[in-house]
Amino acid sequence: MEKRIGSTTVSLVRGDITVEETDAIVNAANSRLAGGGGVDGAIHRAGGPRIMEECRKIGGCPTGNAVITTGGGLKARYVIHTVGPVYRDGSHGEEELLKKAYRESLKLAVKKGLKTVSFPSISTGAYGYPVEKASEAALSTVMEFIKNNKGLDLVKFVLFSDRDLTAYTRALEKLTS
Ligand code: AR6
Repeated sequence: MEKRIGSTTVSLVRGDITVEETDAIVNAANSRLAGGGGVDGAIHRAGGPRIMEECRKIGGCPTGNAVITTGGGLKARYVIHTVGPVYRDGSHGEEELLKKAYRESLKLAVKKGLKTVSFPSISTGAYGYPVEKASEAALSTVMEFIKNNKGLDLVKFVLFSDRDLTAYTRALEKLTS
């Protein structure tokens, strides 16, 4: 599914983010930038050790913030590492932190002059954020950002399962209807 908002396309696809050719891909990292499982593990495996070398130099990233490294051996030139919240029960600032993670990633992309960026579904794996709620927070944040900031041609969500793609598709339909 694709929607055009101003001069930016928002695209939802099912796939593996490690093979994306956008200027940057976003990693769902942890605050130590220490690597891990899920999409984080997949990105470091596919991109090689240079990404971790830079992560070590940066040292860490608080929840809701974002940092940028090389894309190493990936087709994407950069990896933007952001840290989403661990979902507890929704009353611990999870939504605001998740929105901030998306916003800070987009800000970094624009600051670097990047035109195209791909996101995974941050926080909805190991961190347990329900995907129906997370998809609305993610897409509403992206839409608000691109209404207020020029420069991005494409914001793509690369979802790993049909269930995730369905949730994001429903959320985008709801937000644009
Ligand atoms: N491409 C796209 N999406 C993927 C891929 C892939 N190759 N692999 C997994 N996903 P998670 P989190 C999806 O757990 O919840 C790590 O250990 C996955 O199906 O990767 O933010 C970090 O180091 C799910 O929908 O991230 C942190 O400690 C989504 O990516 C912690 O997990 C996010 O799941 C972060 O947890």
